[in-house]
Amino acid sequence: MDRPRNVGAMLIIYSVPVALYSVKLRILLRHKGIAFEELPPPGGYGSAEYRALVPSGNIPAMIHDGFMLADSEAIAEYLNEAFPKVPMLPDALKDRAKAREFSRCHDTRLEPAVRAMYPQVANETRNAQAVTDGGAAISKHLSAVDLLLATSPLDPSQLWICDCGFAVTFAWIKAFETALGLPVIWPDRVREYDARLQSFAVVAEELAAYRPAMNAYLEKANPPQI
Ligand SMILES: N[C@@H](CCC(=O)N[C@@H](CS)C(=O)NCC(=O)O)C(=O)O
Repeated sequence: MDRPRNVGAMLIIYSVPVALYSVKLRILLRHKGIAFEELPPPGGYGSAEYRALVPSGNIPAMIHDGFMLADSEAIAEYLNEAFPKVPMLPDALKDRAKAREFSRCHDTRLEPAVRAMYPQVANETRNAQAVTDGGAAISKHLSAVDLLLATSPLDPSQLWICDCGFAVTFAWIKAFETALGLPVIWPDRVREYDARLQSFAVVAEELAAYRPAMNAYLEKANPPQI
C-alpha cells in the first residue's frame, strides 16, 4: 500500500527524509489511514523562515487546517483525537497513563541514547570508546524497556502511539550494530517486541520506505574506497 497522500490535503507534515520522529508519525498516519502531504521545511531546516512558522524549529511539525503543532508526541495525541476512528491510546485511564509512560521512555531516554551515536557514524572520525560506551548506554535502556514490557497492561494485538517510535529506533540500533559494530544486549522480550511491531503491515511498509534514507545517511560509515 502506498503511503496515504493527497496533494492539497489540509494536513501538512514538515519533515526531512532522515528524520526519525517523522517515521514515528508516518506509522501512525498509515495506521489511521490519514491523508497528508509531507513538505520540506519552508526556507530549509534551521531557517528563520521555518522558525517564523514553527518557533521551536523542530521537525516534524504539523499544520492541520491552519493549526500548527510541533513535537511528535503532541502531534500524535492531537491526531489520535482529531481522527478517532482507529484509536491508538487505550480507553482505561491507567492503561492510557502506562502507554504515555512507555512513549516517554522512548522519546526521553532510549532515542536520545541512540541519537548520541550519530557523531560516531563517520568512519574517519569514529571513536571506538564512544561506540563501546554508547552500546552500554543503549543496552541499559533496553533492559528498562524489558521491565516495562514485562508488566505492560497494553493489548499486544493492537498498535499504540507508544509503539511507533520504538519501531524506528530499533531499526536504527540494528543498523548501527552492523555499520558501527555497536555492542548491544537485546533482552529476549525486547527482541520479541520488535518482531511483533514489524508484524504490523503499516510498520513494515513504513520502515521499508524509510530504508533508502537510512542507507544514504550510513554511507559515511564505510571506510573510504582505495
Ligand atoms: N522530541 C521531538 C524530537 C524531534 C527532533 O529532535 N527533531 C530534530 C530533527 S530529527 C530537530 O528538529 N532538531 C532541531 C531542533 O530541535 O532545533 C519530537 O518528538 O518531535
